[in-house]
Amino acid sequence: MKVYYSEDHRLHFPQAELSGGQFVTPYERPSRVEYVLQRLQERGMRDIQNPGPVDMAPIHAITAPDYLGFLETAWAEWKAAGMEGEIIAASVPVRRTQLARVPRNIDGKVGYYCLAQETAITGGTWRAALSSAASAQAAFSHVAGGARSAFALCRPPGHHATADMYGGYCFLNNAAMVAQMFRDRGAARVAVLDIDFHHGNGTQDIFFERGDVFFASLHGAPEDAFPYFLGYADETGHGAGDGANANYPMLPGTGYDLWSQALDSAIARIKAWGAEALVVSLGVDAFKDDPISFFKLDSPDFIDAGRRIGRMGLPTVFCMEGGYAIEAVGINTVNVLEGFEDC
Ligand code: SP5
Ligand code: ZN
Repeated sequence: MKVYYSEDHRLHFPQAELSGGQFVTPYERPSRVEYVLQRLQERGMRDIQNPGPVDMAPIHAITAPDYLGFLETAWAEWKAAGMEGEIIAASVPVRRTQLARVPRNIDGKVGYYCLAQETAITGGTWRAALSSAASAQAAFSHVAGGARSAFALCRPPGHHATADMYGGYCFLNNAAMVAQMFRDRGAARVAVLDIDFHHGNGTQDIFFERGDVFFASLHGAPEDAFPYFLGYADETGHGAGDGANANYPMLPGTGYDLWSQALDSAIARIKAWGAEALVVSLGVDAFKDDPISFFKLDSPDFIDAGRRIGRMGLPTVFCMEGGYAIEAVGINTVNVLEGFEDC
């Protein structure tokens, strides 16, 4: 399988993540990519390329222009305002506050566009996020050109980003962008299958009222797990999107028996719905040793999951999402890809 990734991911590496009331080194760090690259090499998947320059049009297709403007200039505005540290949202809009008016002050703007305060923005974040999108675009082009599959080793990840909010380590929603690219290239029905431990709130939100993109997510139950405020089973889509959203929230301690049943159910739903192309939000934080998650998948389970996804027989773009058990991230990610290839 062809792999796309950009070294520019390194431009995003904040010093700090707000976790448990402390600033810690972010779980989402550059070495994650190195472990995946190393494992790809070890397993003979050496067809690894850098993407071409990013195309802004597919990003605009799923992202609000004011939010893109914010991401592009946030660092300069933050510095111009005399802020000393990395960009961390302090004041955020919550219940009974104004959501239609964007503050002029950068501190207010940051809060306005933020959905989770653990995620910091630095001077390199915008370019890193664009490079991540460029990898997803290159993977899409490869599959649109007739290949069965491609893997975009995206960093930063994307599935928590909505059309106008960042958080959960995500800034631009790569998976949603690729789904839209499939649509624009003529696929009538496209599915996004999100196997990251966390609910893909951003992807769900982008397509919730649309009947042309099916979204299915397997994740830690929102009562217990980030992003907490979305991901319940009764979120099934709205309006034209009614019936095109499927959530599989699962409880702490969930192992592969139950998880794979949810996967089979999601796959059956996607097939019955008639998807012509598939985007996989490939997080491997369902792994038993993940430091911020609570499922119990073991490394071989990821091979089996890959096989089940491969048997769907759809043109497939994989976009890297989460996975924080750093040294196992490579093994688990490549296991999914290998399972997919030999299904
Ligand atoms: C892409 C992705 O996987 N994003 C996940 C973002 C999760 N961020 C908040 C996690 C909060 C969990 N805190 C656990 C502390 C463990 N010591
Ligand atoms: Zn995750």
